[in-house]
Parts: sequence; C-alpha cells; structure tokens
Amino acid sequence: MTRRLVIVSNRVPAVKERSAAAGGLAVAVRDATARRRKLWFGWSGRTTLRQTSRNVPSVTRVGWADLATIELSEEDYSGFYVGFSNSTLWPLLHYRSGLTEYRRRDLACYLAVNVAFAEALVPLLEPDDLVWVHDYHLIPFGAALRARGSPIRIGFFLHVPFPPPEIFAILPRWEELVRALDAYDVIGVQTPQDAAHLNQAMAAAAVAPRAEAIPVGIDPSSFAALARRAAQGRDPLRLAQSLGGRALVLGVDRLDYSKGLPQRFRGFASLLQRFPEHHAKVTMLQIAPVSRGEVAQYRALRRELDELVGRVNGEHAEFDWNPLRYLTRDVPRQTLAGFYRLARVGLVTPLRDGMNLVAKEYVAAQDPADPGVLVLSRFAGAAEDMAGAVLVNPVDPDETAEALHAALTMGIEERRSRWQQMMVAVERTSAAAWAESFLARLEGEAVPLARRRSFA
Ligand code: GDG
Repeated sequence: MTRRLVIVSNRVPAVKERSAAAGGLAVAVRDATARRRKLWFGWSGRTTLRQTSRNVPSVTRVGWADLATIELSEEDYSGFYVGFSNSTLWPLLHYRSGLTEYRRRDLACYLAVNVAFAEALVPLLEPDDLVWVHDYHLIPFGAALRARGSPIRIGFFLHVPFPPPEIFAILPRWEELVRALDAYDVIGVQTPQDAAHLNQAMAAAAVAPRAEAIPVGIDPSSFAALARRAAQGRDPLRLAQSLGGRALVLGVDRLDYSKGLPQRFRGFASLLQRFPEHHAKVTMLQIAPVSRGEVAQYRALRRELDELVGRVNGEHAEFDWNPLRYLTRDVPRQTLAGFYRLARVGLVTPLRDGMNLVAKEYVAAQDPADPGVLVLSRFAGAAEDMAGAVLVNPVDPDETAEALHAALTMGIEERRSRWQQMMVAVERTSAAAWAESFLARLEGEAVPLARRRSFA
C-alpha cells in the first residue's frame, strides 16, 4: 500500500476543477499521483471576519482526493497574501528588488498564518503520511509543523526562481526564512541555477544545503491529444477564419510583471517597423487573464499595457487588419490548446520565470508534420532544456523582433528538427517525472536525477 500524500499549497483547486478544464499545478499533481490516496490542504480562496486561527478546515471528498480548506481573515488576506507573499517575496524571488515592498506587520502576519495553517492540518495527519508543501507562500510551514511535534517526512518545492543570495539578503530577517527550510527532508527547485543560489543562501545561514533541481512539466501526451481535438473546435476554427491566412503569433500569460509583456509588445512593434514584409501578414494574439488585481503594481501594469496596445495598433493597423489582439479574460483550457496548435509562433518572453509551462504546452500542442516555432526567453527555467527554441533576451525588443522574423521565415525542415528536439525534452521532464522524482526522494528512495535523464 503506497503512503498517503498530503499536498499543502496556498490555494486548493476548486471542486469543479477536477474536470479536464483545470490547468497548472492541480492537473500536474493529479495526473502524476493517480495511484495514491491524497489529501490536499490549503486556503479556500475565501475570506472571513473570524481570525484565521479560529477557522476549522472543511473537508470535501472529490473523486481523486480529499480537499481540506481553511478560510483567511480579511486582515491575513491583506498581510499574508497581498502583502508579504505577493508584494515582498514574489518580486524579490524574481530578482526585482526595486519592486519589493516590505512591512514588518506583513512578515509577522505571514509567519502567523503559516503557524495557523500547520495547527489546522495537524489533527488531519496520519503517522505514515508524506507531506509535500508548495511554493513561496509556505516557506516556514514545515518548521511550524515540526514545532507541533510532527515527525513525518516533509518536502518543499519552490515553483518560482531563487535569486542570487545578495539579492535575497535585501529582505530583512532573510536568514530566518532560509533557516526555516531546515525542517524539510527534501527541497526541490526548478533549475540547477536556482539550486545553486538557494544552497549558497542556506550555507550562509548555517543550514545544510540540500536544494535540488527537479524541473516541473506537463502531461505531454494528454495535452497533445487535447490540442488535436480542440483544433477542430468552434473557437479555434473561428480564430483561424478571422486570421484570413495570416500567420499567428501567440502569447499566453497571467497578467504579471514577471512575464515581460510591455517588452514583448514593443518587440512585436519593432518587427512591424523593421521588417515591413510582415506588415498585414501576421497577427499577434495575447491572452493575459488578470491576476492579483489587489496589488498596485499589477494595476499599473494593466494601464501600461492598455496604452501600449492602443499605440501599436494605432500606428500599424490597416482598416481591415489589427496587428495586436489582446484579451484580459480567461480562455477555457481546451480552447487554449487549439489556439496553440494554430499558432505559427509561440512567444514566451518572461523577464524571469521559474519554469513556464506555457512553453511546454505550446510545444506539445504542435502538429508534428507542420510545427510552429517557440521563441523563448533565456530567463525562463524552461530555456534550460529547450535547445530547439529561438532563445532571446526579452529586455531587448529588437532582439525579440529579429527572433520573430527568424521564426516567421523558418523552413519546414528546420521547424521539424527544432520541434523534435524540444518535444524530447518536454517528454523527459513531464509532470509525472517531476512528481515521481520528488516523491521518491521524499520516501527516501532517491534516484539521482542525472541518471534518470541519461536513460531518457
Ligand atoms: C508558476 C511559476 C512555473 C494561462 N492563461 C490561461 C491559462 N493559463 C495556464 C497556462 C499554464 C498556466 O496557466 C501558467 O503556468 P506558467 O508555468 O506559465 O506560469 P505561472 O502561473 O506563473 O506558474 C512558473 C509554474 O508555477 C509551475 O511550477 O512554471 O514559472 O511562475 O498551464 O496554460 N489557462 C486557461 N485559460 C487561460 O486564459 N485555462
């Protein structure tokens, strides 16, 4: 009998997300751990007037797991979630020291919420459980659990980058957070660079360094099948028709300043300016569902993008062609898969990204006989394995324009061989491989990742 897996993350997927419509972490974890009994614990996404520590988790049984959720007080939502997690840690971990805000009361709130969450989980634990904690919201969670006497195996996975220690040290009391990691039996990060940075920080805080690169991925075969079917669906067919034979450049990102959207739009404008042969021959579609609207930086970014889109279209459009289409709402996962398959170019240019699953989804969705080209930022974790992508420094819009030009004019042979290379990497670093590697370590049966990879 395999041991029960207890997943702890800031957000627990909503009950309805057990359907194929869901994306991201929920799908990756569910698909990769199908054989196991699972309890998923975290915030419900709702706030209440009661103190967080007074809330008792509510447990719902869905087909594939038990979901245990707890509500946050209004005050903790602001201090823990909007404040320390998303206005302090998120920018800092993405190397953006200039955007990093810090308030002592937010840090206090962050630590207290981690303790309240650990206290709420303790009564639900069984002695043989494996606990897998996810992401920057919950760095001190393991230490809080240990302080409540829990001797079980606990692992932590950081989905976002870890910056060079000099940048992390900008955070007041940074050593405390790094020391809290000592409670974890296993620590996984996305890339060897993240592992090196975190291990340096751990050594500097006198903690035994133990971070390892275990790259996250998708389920490539089910995503490829979804894209094949979806390409014949109503919305992808409508999109294809609306393009009138023009090539499609597609971007898909949460509306977040780490994703490099202003630079990307300038890069597309530079393509139209410097390579006039693409004028009226190419259309860019950017899907950017709004996220974290409570954080001021995100509202400012949205205003900047609204203005930029207007300017690019105003300068380059024809009465029958709008070069840049921009949607700030969510698109169903299936539709997205169909759009990826239609796109001649997948444009993924974050300024810094832990992995970037959109890059892997785009590759998996292609028609192997006539694949599109991935233009990818060197600063996404995905670039580590994607030798077949056209790599760019996203800070330079002219470099993005040159990469777009190369992608749009690339012959079929080169497109196929680049795609094959990338698809091998997407298959090797799948969600299943990620979860298996992590859980083997957590169970104490570690298989060195390097060895696994060389057999792939
Ligand atoms: C964090 C790290 C790391 C996007 N728009 C829509 C939509 N999406 C889906 C994509 C993809 C997911 O959201 C985004 O994943 P990413 O990996 O690209 O980015 P983050 O959200 O920043 O995720 C990242 C990841 O964690 C996993 O470890 O790779 O580096 O930042 O699956 O398809 N899905 C739907 N409609 C949309 O409009 N249905």
